[in-house]
Amino acid sequence: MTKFPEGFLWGGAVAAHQFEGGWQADGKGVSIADVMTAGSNEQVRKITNGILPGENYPNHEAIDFYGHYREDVKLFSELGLKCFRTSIAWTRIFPNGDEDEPNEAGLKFYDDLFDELLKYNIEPVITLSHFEMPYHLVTEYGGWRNRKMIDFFVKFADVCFKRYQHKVKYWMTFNEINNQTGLNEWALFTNSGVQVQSDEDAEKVMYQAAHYEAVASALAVQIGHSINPDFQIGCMLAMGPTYPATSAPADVMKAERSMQAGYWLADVQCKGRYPKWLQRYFDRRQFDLDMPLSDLDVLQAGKVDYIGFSYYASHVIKAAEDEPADFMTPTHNLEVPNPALHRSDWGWEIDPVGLRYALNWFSERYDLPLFIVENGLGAFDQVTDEGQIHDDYRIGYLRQHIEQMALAVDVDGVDLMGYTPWGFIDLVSAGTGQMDKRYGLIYVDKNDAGEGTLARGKKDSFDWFHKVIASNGADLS
Ligand code: P53
Repeated sequence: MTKFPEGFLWGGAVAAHQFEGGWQADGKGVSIADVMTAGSNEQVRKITNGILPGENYPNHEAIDFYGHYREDVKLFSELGLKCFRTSIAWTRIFPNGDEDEPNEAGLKFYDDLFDELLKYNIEPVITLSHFEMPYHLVTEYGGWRNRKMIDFFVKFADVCFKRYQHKVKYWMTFNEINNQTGLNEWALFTNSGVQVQSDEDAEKVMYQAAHYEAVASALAVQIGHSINPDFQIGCMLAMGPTYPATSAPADVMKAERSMQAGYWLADVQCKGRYPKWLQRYFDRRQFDLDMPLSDLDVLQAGKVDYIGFSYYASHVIKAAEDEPADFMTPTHNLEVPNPALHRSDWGWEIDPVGLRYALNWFSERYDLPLFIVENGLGAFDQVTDEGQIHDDYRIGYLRQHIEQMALAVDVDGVDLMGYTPWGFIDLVSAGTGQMDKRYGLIYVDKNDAGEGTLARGKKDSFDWFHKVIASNGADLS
């Protein structure tokens, strides 16, 4: 017996810059993803000053979905997908980001893509901004540290909502908007197009940029609803719960602090207000942020309809010996390994029960429908001499997570809309720029050096997931 409601949105997730390629096709502008080189787990991706000769930029071609979308969508329908999550490359619509008029050829591409999906009854689920803002907005305006970004984004959102109002119902504004709260240099760039200078306070820059994004998101929610009241517009958060390393109260408090520091944007986007601790923190630190009262009204009026989130792993944290009473900054955090869990080849701690925990955590706090829009295992795959990929490790990962999802729905009463495994067709890793960190149920013949035919093939997990969808989650065998 299935635990999942009728109409449950089984699907797959990708993002434009990680799979489309066609980085200059039909008038597309340069995005922030286009100036990031290939890296690895050990070697962080470089952010170059524009496009430099001799560098390897894996997103330029990616898996060339741009040139393969008809055959790929056909394959997605064979998989049985009910929905397909992707993003709209902002730079296809506004190549520089500050134009008055959108690029018709870019708009047309997504019209064709959505038509192709709808032909097979696959519901598009669309993220407006997934780590791919126009690079021009970084060089000319400093990215989201600049209030002008709100207008640029809102215009982009407005154009997309109007154009696709009869084709797309499910939207998300910013992908993993809370990634930057960790103050990681890479995350600040991919989320916000922000590069922090050595004489600046990274925290202040982050809070300002994230605030502008939250305001832009809230405005987009209001505009979207006025264009089509049936739109479901969600936020999108990276969820990786933090557990205390021990039962020592200082560790428990530290873990709570870590969750606060990582998820305050959920309060801003779901409740339409800043949490109390953060209001106090802003005052104490005297950041003097540009946050007029009118912004706070916008936040209150633009609350999201649902929470979309990614879930890959959980974290464990320990309090420092001299833990200050009031700091929130995650850079001070002391993460430790979880002895109860195994890690992926990239060191991500695999924790299916943590998904049920996360679903309960969101549900209790925000009482909104939830949508798991990313989950999966990045792994090395071996192609056999017969051209097959026996990825039972990936099937095991997905099965265990779906089992916990079923408990959350059936036992805990969580209102869950759907489940879209990440990178269900192999694509370029966001974190490392690798091709060989594979999440796919569909294999793509291309390696880290950029070699390969780009041919698509079904892994064992393809047939398995097909069965899961066909049985609405009842058959996980
Ligand atoms: P990759 C970090 C932590 C959690 C999710 O990640 C993250 C990241 C960024 O690496 O990103 C999301 O490709 C993101 C996707 C990304 C996916 O997780 O580094 O929304 O764009 O590809 C997996 O293995």
